[in-house]
Amino acid sequence: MTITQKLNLLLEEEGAGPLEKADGRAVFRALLRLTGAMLAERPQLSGEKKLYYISAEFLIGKLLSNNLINLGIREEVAEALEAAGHSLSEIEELEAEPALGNGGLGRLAACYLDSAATLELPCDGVGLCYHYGLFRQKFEELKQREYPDVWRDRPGWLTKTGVRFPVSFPGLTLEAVLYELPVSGYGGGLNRLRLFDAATADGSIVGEGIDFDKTDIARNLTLFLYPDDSDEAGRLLRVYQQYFMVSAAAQLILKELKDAGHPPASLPAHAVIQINDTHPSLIIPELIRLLMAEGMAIGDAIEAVSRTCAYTNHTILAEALEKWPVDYLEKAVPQLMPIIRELDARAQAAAPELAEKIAIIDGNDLVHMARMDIHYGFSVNGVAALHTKILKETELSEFYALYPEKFNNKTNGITFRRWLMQANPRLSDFVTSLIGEGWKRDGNFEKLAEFAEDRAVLERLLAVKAENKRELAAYLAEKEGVEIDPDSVFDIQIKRMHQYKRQQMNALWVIWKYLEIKAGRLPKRPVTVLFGAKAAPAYTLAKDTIHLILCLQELINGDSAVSPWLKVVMVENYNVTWAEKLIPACDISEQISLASKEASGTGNMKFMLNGAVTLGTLDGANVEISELVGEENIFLFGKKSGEVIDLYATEGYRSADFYDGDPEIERLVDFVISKQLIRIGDPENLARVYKDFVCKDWFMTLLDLREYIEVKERMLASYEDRLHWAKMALINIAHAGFFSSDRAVAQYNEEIWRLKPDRSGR
Ligand code: 26Q
Repeated sequence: MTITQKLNLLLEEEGAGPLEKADGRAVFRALLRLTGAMLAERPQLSGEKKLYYISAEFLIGKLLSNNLINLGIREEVAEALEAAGHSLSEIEELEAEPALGNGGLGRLAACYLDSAATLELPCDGVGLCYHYGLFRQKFEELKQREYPDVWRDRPGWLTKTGVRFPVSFPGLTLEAVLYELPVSGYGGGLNRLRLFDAATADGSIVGEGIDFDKTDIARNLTLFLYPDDSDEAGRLLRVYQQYFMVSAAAQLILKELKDAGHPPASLPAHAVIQINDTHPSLIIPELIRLLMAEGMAIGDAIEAVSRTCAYTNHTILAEALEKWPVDYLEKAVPQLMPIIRELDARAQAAAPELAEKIAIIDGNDLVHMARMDIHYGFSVNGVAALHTKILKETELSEFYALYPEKFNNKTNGITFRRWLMQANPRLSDFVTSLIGEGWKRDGNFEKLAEFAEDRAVLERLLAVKAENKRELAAYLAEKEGVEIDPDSVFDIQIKRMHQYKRQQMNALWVIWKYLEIKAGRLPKRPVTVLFGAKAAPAYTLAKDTIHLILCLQELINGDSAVSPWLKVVMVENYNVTWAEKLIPACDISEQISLASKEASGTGNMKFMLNGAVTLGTLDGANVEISELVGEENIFLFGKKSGEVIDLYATEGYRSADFYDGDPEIERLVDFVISKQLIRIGDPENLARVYKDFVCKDWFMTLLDLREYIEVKERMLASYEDRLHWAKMALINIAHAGFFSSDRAVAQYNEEIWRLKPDRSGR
């Protein structure tokens, strides 16, 4: 049967067919059923040992195209729809994006699930089935407002399993209900994303925006990802969420062990648990508790769990390293405290001279989650070479001295199926026409470098980019009502809003360019600066920076003398779907974090893969990108990580020195509270941004600002040598192969998980 015939059959069954007559929604539902049935035919991957990738976030994005690609039927479906007067991209618009993550760490988990399935490794993701996930962002009066993001009541792949586990808190036992999403690999087998919901969770308690009663645990527990933790009730709720997730996960893992006929003590032989940052770290004491309940002695239980758990660190920002007050844990999870105390006592006894530095429970009665992971996991990995080096030498040096064998690096990766094949079919097809299809499996683009001097190839590469830019411009015009010039340079910064990522530095560049244009110094070519970012609801300065950018957008786009030369666009509700539209159209990839602060970054890899050129600091994986492409194919600026770390150690940075000592910097910073902006925006918010620049600037924006402006000017000038630019873009793509998540997952497997690919039934 052809795809058209199959779809017709499904549509007729619903009384919605045939394909030419059916409305988009019916077509989407038919595609869901078609792919669902095809996925169900795939063998579930299994083996002696299985990986549980446990994470509070899985930023999976929409799944329709991804599943069609992995099933190998995307072209066929697109053609069938086209022939019947539909378009796949319009149908895709109807799918809700599950926003079950914040950013990098959650998207990484999703890429790794895709790669594990592709490599035929038995691996399930385990997490929470949030009703609303991360909030939906709206801009009102040029400010971010948060709303619940309803996704589960729209048709999708999520199914209920009937599996339930009790999770007990003092005076309250909740039921964890297991949901599942199929995880298809490219050609490979099938794994699952397994998400727990609280049976009693109840969205009707949400009032204004995303406000709800934080103490009503039974009803609020799985509504939102990272609810506001600016007060004690919010922080306690996080602990409840974390324990709910890990207790259900631990019960699931032990049940599968038992169902396979294995005794509890054999856990390390049959399961490996990758702990994605510290949010799931309580799984260590919880598993120990459950193994003891099965009759194991505490020492044996600790040993078994330690040989099962591995920990990935994604940050060195002190404020993001989770530490819970003992009394919170006593309140929420008292059953774990005796175990945590025992773990702490044993760790301290093993290295008494270091006690203060390595204690799980410190002198202030704070429980350090990462320390528990390092003592009682068998592997500790950072996510880029520089990040792992900093962990070993600085942040976790005492631990590295204690356990050198545990530390390893796994530079992050991204799946090329989603981030090239799906997001950028034009470039994907062009690359394939040059080097064949092999890259879809082996991630190898090296052969592209042979075309670096081939004028015809370079011109076609530019044409592909130009088409993508036109497509984005048309989309923005239609959806957001903003007109941008497809011939302008597209300069894009999309990532969570955070001071260390320094969107505020880009905003100062925008001010600089605006003032240049006002003074009659016009650029050679117009520039469009695109931003996309959500700020944590309680992160005041991040929200203020969004406000600043939206004010600049208003000022600049509304100034008819400036807007032909400069435009600012901040897209609303930035998410995976937006990223898929923005990245293929990008010329300049902004990766401008303060060196040493961005663990890796993965957006940097997605942009490179899509033929953008990086403007960046030597931070995270930018370091590896620059080594791969060579310094002539990347635009670097700013202080190096060593210098920055020294500045922190010696308290040697004072932003006021830069503000007072450089009239140009003073002029740009002052503009934040200028009459023009105050007239548009809220003086209170803008004043906070201004004051932070002058008095604090913890992430040293002003330190790197001058060089940033200089290098960005140089980059814009070099854009005018179009063939040379195309060559840089081509070299970037040619060396992107290293950043395939297939490579990353294969390394995790060889060095940490040691699973055998499942070849059963084939
Ligand atoms: C911690 C304590 C209290 C409340 C919230 C948190 C919290 C929440 C989310 C801490 C961290 C996160 C998310 C971190 C994250 O996404 N990190 C990113 O991980 C990517 C994948 O490894 C890296 O590429 C990025 O560099 C890193 O920032």
